[in-house]
Amino acid sequence: MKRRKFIQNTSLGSLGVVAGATALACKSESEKEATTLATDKEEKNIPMVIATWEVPNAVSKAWSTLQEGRTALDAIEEGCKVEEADPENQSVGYGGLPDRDGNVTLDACIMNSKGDYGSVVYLQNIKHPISIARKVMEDTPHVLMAGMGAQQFALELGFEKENLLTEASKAAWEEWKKTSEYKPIINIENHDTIGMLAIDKDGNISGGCTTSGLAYKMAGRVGDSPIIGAGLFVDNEIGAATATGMGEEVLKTVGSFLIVELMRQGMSPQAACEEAVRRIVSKNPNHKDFQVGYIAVNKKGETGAYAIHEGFLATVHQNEKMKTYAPEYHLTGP
Ligand code: SD4
Repeated sequence: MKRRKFIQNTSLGSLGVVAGATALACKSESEKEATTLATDKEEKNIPMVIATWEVPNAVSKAWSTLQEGRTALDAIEEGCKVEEADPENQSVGYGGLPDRDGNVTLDACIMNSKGDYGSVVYLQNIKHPISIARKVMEDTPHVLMAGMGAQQFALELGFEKENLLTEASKAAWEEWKKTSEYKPIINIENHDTIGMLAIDKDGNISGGCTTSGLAYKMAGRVGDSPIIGAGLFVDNEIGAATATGMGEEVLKTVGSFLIVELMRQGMSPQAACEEAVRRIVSKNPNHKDFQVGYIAVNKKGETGAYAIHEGFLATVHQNEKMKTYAPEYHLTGP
């Protein structure tokens, strides 16, 4: 459970954690500079990978995939698979916390630079939903497959049926049942979903998002992560964005699409992420009770990250360097 708690900056020394520039707080939205790890020429921003949370293994895998000369789409699939296979990440894939009935149900989507998109929702017993989402995109005339049909499709492709509920996640669920009165929870600490964006050496952008959704959700609940425009959006001319946190709020504001459209209008990725967070905050007097975080990248490889509450992290690999960093928090009030 430790990764699901708010992570303090001080615990991340070896990753080179940096806080966002305090100068941001003094600038107007439109003036805010985009964040980048590049030190000299703009082209060093690309190739790049950025992901939600502290996910160095996933980002490294995506980065090495790009270094092999493979596409941003390949990098996204390879990177997301790392978290899906990791039992320690209890928000994604194998080891994900179950719904309130004890079933691990997975949502994932992927989007390429041509604007194609594939998604699976409420998928059970298949460890790599990101790969099935890619197959939906590439091998079917559809964009979104759900439940048993998605599982059947995965099995036909040769993916194995596996039990994804680990002992640790089962124990956490048993513990939850003791006090929860079977009520689904809204929990600001309860997030580790991976949303990942990448730009390859040709400058093409892809993105992916994969999750087991909110822990102890009602059976059948699907969040923002697999829904185009909410959990993820890519426009190869402009940039891309992805979300983590309380999916219901991301869905209601179509957050990732909003961020890409704000970048289209000239905002930096950072300013666009902040505006999308502000949109949620301004509509929710109870925004103290839940977390939403966004990351974004524009065509130049400039990045942004922002969330309602402190504790959100982004991991970025760019210019041969990887960092996990916390955005500077400010200006989120209605
Ligand atoms: C959801 N957005 O299902 C996901 C949950 C999440 O880290 O991001 N967890 O609502």
